[in-house]
Amino acid sequence: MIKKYEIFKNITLFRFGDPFKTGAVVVDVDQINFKEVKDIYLFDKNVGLDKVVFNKTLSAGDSIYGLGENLGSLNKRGKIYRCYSSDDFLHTPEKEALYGSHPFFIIDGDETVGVFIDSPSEIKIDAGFKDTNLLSIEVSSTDIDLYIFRSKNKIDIIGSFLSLVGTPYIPPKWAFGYQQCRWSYPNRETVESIGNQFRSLDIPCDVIYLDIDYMKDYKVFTVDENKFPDFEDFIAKMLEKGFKIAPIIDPGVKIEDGYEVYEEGKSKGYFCKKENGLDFVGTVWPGATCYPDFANSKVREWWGGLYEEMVKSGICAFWNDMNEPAIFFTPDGLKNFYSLVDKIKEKKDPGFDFFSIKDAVNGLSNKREDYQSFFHNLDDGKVICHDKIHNLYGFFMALATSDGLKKLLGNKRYLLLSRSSYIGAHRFTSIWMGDNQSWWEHIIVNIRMLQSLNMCGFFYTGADIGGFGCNSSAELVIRWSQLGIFSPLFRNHSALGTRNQEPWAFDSATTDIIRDIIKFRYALIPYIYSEYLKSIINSRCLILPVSFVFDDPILKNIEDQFMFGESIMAAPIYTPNSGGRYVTLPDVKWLCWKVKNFDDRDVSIYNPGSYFINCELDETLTFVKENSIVVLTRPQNYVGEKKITELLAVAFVTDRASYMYYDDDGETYDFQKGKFINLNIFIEKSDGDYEVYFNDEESAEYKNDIRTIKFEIYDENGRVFTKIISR
Ligand code: MIG
Repeated sequence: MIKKYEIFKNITLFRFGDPFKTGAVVVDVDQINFKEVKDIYLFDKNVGLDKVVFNKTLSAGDSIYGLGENLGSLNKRGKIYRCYSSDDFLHTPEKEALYGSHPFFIIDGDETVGVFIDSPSEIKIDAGFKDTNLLSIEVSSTDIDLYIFRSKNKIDIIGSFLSLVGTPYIPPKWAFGYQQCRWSYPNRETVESIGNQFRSLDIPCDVIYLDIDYMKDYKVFTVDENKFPDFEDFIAKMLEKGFKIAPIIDPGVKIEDGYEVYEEGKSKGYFCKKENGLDFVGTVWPGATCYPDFANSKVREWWGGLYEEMVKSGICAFWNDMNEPAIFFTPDGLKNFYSLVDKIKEKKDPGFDFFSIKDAVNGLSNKREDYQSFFHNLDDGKVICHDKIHNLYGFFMALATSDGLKKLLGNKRYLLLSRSSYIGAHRFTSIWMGDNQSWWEHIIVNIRMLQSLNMCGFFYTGADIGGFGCNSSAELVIRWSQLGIFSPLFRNHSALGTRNQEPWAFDSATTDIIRDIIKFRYALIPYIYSEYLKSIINSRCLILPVSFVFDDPILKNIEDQFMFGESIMAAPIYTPNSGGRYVTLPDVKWLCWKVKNFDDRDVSIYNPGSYFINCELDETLTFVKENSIVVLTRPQNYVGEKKITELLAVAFVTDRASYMYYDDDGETYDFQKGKFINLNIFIEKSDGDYEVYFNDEESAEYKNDIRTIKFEIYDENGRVFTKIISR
């Protein structure tokens, strides 16, 4: 029998068996009355011994959207996807699973319906690959919560989904600044000189990351004093210059006598165990390591507390890597591999064995059998095999981190990136998209994922700008950075051994272009922050496919343009040597602003339609919707460097427009106590001129510094009208 719960008006839960409580959902479902039913209507189901298969026939016109961090086109139809969090460092198109598992999607066609399968083990989703007209979902468990969302409107479906799983977490405002990372900044001196270069080259930057190189022998929660002497002083000096330092934290704890984290974890039984009760061992960066049992709340509390020393030294930004969890190999895996090699060694003339060795090497890492060989001790005393809740390991690690940081930082907000995640993790962490490559093909992957991840609640996210693996070219980094302007997380990151890709790593012309790109991003922060906060308040994604916003069949398959907040449409360039691109402008007139830099105004007006729009390498295509407003400010070296007393409202108005500008202190949770401002800006056309006015909803305890608003209003002929008002 299936239990049917009517959760809210548009949400129905079908419960099979006794599902594991993942923590994805914030509604207490058990308080709601249920009915027993035989059927779930939407799908045909096939219940096996240890799995359930859900099938649905698709019509030719049905599209499928969502699935968060995954490959494939924006419309997921025609490919197989797998939710089984995997450390896969080569995101080639045929891959089925990446680091995060996000089993929420929308089927859009004759009827429109959202589906969330809350189940933490493997889920295979064949979206019309084996059989073009069949959506087939295989859940490797018989204990499942299946949620169905109904609404004609895709944006409303996402809104209902968010009412179930909670709203996205709110990073500090400086998290919307530019961020620099590279795997292999070897020491304090290097990081300091990176910081100095940003300042001396007049390129804004807020965060610099530390990769695994800062640790002593890759031992988590240690610092190599030889490479990073006087760590506290280092952090303090960087903070003085306006840089937050974000260290990496990996889950694997090195097995080493005398190493405190290991000793404590071991003596308290905090590591995952094998069936025989011994600690499970896998090899990652530090060598042989144990894996904290994050599914247990005591372990999470312990882990969260380990951040104390770093937080005390002034750190409030971290990234949690390798938490799928990644396993290079296990002792058993290696033994089997050696015996294969030994067997081959004995052969007189090994030939195709070459391939079995190659496969065996590749097969050592992140093996399902390894994930099936260790166990978690749950809070209620039950023991559960890791494989059954595999997709939650990163979720629980990030939860441990965020709970720890909340305790340690009190009212101060934190920035946290996690590599692995599950639905619901968006409430307390952001994610980055893992190890992409410096390929043009990965810019469009980035564009699609921004949209799909937003649908799953991860509004604040981004890929490694410039690409992680391989060498990047100047042109690639420029074009990718232009996308970075519209990526909530704007972080340039590259791998050990690849060509450097900091803004100055190429020639001076490139540096100049990237400086202007980053400055434009900073100019946009008032808009971005305002839009981000409003997107959370309204449960409406910051980034949306154009086809979700405008109702025009011609838009259906457009995936390379997206709405960024209410006023802007981004149309990034993602192919090399292109002097422009095709853009489809839906529904209304658009102001096309080719941004060379913040002060340039190369604007033109377009009617709805499809156009090839020229765009030089140093130009970013930014479209402002008819009758809407974008608020900007003068860029700074870092967020909060100076008080912002003046806003610039760039607007395209053929009739009237309004904008609600939200702002708060950007650092604390005081906005929850009403300490924020809603500044409503209005523009109205009258007698060949414009009238501008505003009204404030400023709480008594919060004083915003904005004193003047300058207006630059474009009419349908591209004529500009300037105005100033003071508060
Ligand atoms: O196995 O810490 O995705 O961002 O630079 C590689 C080194 C481990 C993977 C992360 C990447 C990071 C790298 N890590």
